Amino acid sequence: MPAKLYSIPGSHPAMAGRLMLERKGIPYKRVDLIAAAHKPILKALRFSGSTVPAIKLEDGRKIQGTREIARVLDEIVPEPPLFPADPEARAKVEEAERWGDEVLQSMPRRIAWQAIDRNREGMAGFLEDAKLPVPKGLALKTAGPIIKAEQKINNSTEDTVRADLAALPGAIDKVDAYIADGVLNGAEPNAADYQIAVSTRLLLNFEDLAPLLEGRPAADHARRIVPDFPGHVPPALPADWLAPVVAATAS
Ligand SMILES: N[C@@H](CCC(=O)N[C@@H](CS)C(=O)NCC(=O)O)C(=O)O
Repeated sequence: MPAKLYSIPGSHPAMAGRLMLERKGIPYKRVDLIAAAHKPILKALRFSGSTVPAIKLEDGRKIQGTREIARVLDEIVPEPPLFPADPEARAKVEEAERWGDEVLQSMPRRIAWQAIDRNREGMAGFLEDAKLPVPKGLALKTAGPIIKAEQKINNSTEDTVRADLAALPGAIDKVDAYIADGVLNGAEPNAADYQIAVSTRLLLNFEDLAPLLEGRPAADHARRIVPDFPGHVPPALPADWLAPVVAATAS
């Protein structure tokens, strides 16, 4: 039995899980779950946590969380490595990976649940390559309560998303700095490349936010590491929320 990767449509950490499995050449079957409903389903499948990516390995071991996944995959399939062998270089990659997980990752997630609520066309894009247990039309028609549930799960509110949009220009500067320092975008992708690029690649799918990244090293890096990320969200967020992003784009 190949490994099983549990995902939800549009999940950027699940995309990191997927890309790391592919990098290691580990065969897997992707199982798409419906957002919010995925939490009790993962519990029923006896995963200890409620987040995707969640992977059941060929040997039955269950792993969850992009950082744990990177380490376990390196342990079971050492080549090509997801972390540098040199301890100092590894520490830098781990620091970038931690920031990518603990700080950057939740920004596009919180923003996405507000944007999709305001423009449902955006939701359809994320379902493009999904294999859901219900017809896509039905999933879209019944998306309202799922969006509200996900906003609650992720603390996606007007206030948190305004704060994310204010912090986003600084976050993209930080990604560019990691690239300039050689922590990201080396010849061989590392765990931090996957962790960070899935977030920046998801941001590129938002018409409201792509201009902040376009033409910058962070955008080239995102497209190199994550060539395809289904989804396109037309303009959705209120102009006053976007003011810090627009100001940073113009400067
Ligand atoms: N930071 C963790 C968690 C990922 C995460 O929060 N995934 C979201 C979907 S994008 C999720 O499953 N949320 C459900 C929950 O928070 O219970 C990781 O990198 O694996």
